[in-house]
Amino acid sequence: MMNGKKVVVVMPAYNAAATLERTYAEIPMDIVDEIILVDDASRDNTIEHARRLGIRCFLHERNWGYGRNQKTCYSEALKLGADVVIMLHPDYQYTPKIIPAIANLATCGEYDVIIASRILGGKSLQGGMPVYKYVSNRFLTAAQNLLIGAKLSEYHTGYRAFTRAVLEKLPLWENSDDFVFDNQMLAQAVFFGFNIGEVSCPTKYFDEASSINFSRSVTYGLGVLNTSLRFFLQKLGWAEHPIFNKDGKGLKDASNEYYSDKSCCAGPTCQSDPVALKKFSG
Ligand SMILES: Nc1nc2c(ncn2[C@@H]2O[C@H](COP(=O)(O)OP(=O)(O)O)[C@@H](O)[C@H]2O)c(=O)[nH]1
Ligand SMILES: [Mg+2]
Repeated sequence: MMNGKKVVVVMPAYNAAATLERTYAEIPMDIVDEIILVDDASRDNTIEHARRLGIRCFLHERNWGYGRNQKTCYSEALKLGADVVIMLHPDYQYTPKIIPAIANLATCGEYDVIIASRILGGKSLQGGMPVYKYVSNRFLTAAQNLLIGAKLSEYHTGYRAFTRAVLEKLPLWENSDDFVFDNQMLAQAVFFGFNIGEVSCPTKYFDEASSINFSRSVTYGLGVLNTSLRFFLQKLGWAEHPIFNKDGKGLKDASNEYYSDKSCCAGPTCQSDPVALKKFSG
C-alpha cells in the first residue's frame, strides 16, 4: 500500500527464467501488495520459476505477443482490486529499486500515468543502449511530441505505472498485440487527457535484457509514426481510428479464453482462493 492505495506489480514475461528471480528479489514488498506474472508461452521454464517463487501467474495458450501479454496483466490486476498497476519487465532491465518513487507519484493524486525514463539523466548510452536505438528513440520522441502535442522525454521505456481509472477508461483491447501496444497506450493516455509524470531510471543493456533485433525495431518505429499520425489526424477530425474511440473495446469487454492459471497458481493468495482456478476452454 502507498497513500492508502493498493499497488500491484505486473510482469509480462517471455523467456525470463534466467532473470526472474533477480528481478523479483528486489521488489519492495513493503509497498507492493500483489505481483502478477503472465507467461506468453515461453520456450524456457519461466513458469516453473514463477511457481517456485510463489508468484501469482497466468499462462497464455500460445505466444500471443507483448501487447496481448499486457492486456492479460492489466485485466488480472484490475480483478485483484489494484488502485495502481506498475509494469515491470522480468528481464532485469529496469531496476525495481525505484518502485517507491514510481508508486509515490502514481498514488499521490496528481498523475494518472508514470513513465520511468532512461533519457532523463542523460546516461542511456553509458548504460549500454545501442546507438541506433538511442538515435531512433530521440528522433521518434521528437516526432511524436510534435504530432501529439505532449512533452515527454521518451515514449519507449517499458517501465510504466497506471492508475485504475486509466486502465478502465482506455480502449486497450483495440490495441496491437505486438510491441507497438506500449506506444499506442501512451498516445491514448494523452488523447483522453490523462496527466503523465516522469521519473528518471538507469539504463541497463545486457544479453538477456534485450531480444528485439534491428528488423523488429524498424517495424516498431513505423508503428510509432503511424500511431502519432493517426492521433494528429483524429484530433483534426480528419480520420477515425478505433484506438482513439471512446466507445472502443476496453479490458472489461475482453475475452479471457486464451489464458489460464490452471498450471500456474501458487503462493498464499492463490491457495486461499482455489475456486478462482480457470480451465483452458479451447
Ligand atoms: N509477451 C511477449 N513478450 C515478449 C516477447 N518478446 C519479448 N518480450 C518481452 O518484451 C519485453 C521487451 O523486450 P526486450 O527484448 O527486452 O526489448 P528491449 O529491452 O526493448 O530491447 C521483455 O519484457 C520481454 O520479455 C514475446 O514474443 N511475447
Ligand atoms: Mg528488455
